[in-house]
Amino acid sequence: MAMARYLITGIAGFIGSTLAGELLKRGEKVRGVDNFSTGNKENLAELSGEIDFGEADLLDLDAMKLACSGVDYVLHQAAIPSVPKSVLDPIGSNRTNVDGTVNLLVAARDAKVKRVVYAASSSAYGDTPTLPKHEDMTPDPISPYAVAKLTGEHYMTSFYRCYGLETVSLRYFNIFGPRQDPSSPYSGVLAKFITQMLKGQQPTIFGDGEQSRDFTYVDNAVEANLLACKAPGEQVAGKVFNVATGQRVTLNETFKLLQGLTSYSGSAIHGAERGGDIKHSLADISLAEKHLGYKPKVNFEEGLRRTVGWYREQIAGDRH
Ligand code: UD2
Repeated sequence: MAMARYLITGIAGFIGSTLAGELLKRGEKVRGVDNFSTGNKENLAELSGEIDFGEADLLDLDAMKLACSGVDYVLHQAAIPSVPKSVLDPIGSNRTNVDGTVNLLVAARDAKVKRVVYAASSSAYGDTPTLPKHEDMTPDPISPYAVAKLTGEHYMTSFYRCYGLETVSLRYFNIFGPRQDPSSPYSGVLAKFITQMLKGQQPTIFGDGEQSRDFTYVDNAVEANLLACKAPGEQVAGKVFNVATGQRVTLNETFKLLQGLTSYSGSAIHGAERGGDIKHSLADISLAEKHLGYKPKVNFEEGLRRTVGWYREQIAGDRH
């Protein structure tokens, strides 16, 4: 195995591959694992640089030990990232998102890595009425996915407290951008809507469309991960930080913006509200600003423009 300073789990996924690309650009040595359950080989092929890749499952402890050996930082992005999928299959969600995370932590502890940074989820907050959500609010997860992701955070903190393994949990707020998979019924809403609208297909809004999200462009999440690796341990180890833009938009407003960007002139279908869904989501990002030096670099509208541009190219490429 080649030497590496960073291990990315879920490296063939949307966020994992974007992280890998940025690290390679910075001249870092990157290793990655993926089981291709939701990741995509094309995302790896697009990386312009050498990565040390292994096809492996988080549940394979020996493979995780091998993957962690010699690395300084583990960026744990691998997950089954879907609220509705977890409502259908809570056992599968728990297995990957909880058991897989514990396995990885044991491997990271034994390999004596410097730090593990974890892709936590804003879903931990649930439907608590207070906005914006800040990290010292009591979590109130609704879906099995939210419970699993929150459990992962608790394991992170536990491994810091019990074994001194430095961990940082980043509560991602609806990350979107190029390479997010649009093709599954469980795909993130922006990936789905953008591709549907570019193809002239009618998107479906679940519920009245007045639900709101703090949609966060992927480059901001990448930046937060890199900052989380280097921030002083006494300020961040064992802790949880929101990663978002601190702005929220409703789905109806988003649909209108996308009509402008995609030239889709049709309407949206309104379907039933989705089980396990949260109504409003907005982050207070001051803790990440203070301790990680995090500031969102790309705002929602700019992120949306870049993302639509990317999918447009993909779709044009598919036609040729
Ligand atoms: C949750 C987390 C997010 C991340 C993600 C992983 C919250 C607030 N956010 O995202 O941080 O962990 O899970 O998947 O818990 N929708 C439609 N039509 C569609 C698809 C979705 O109307 O075709 C709606 C959906 O009902 C929801 C909103 O769009 O109200 C966003 O859904 P999503 O699946 O993109 O993300 P969400 O909020 O469950």
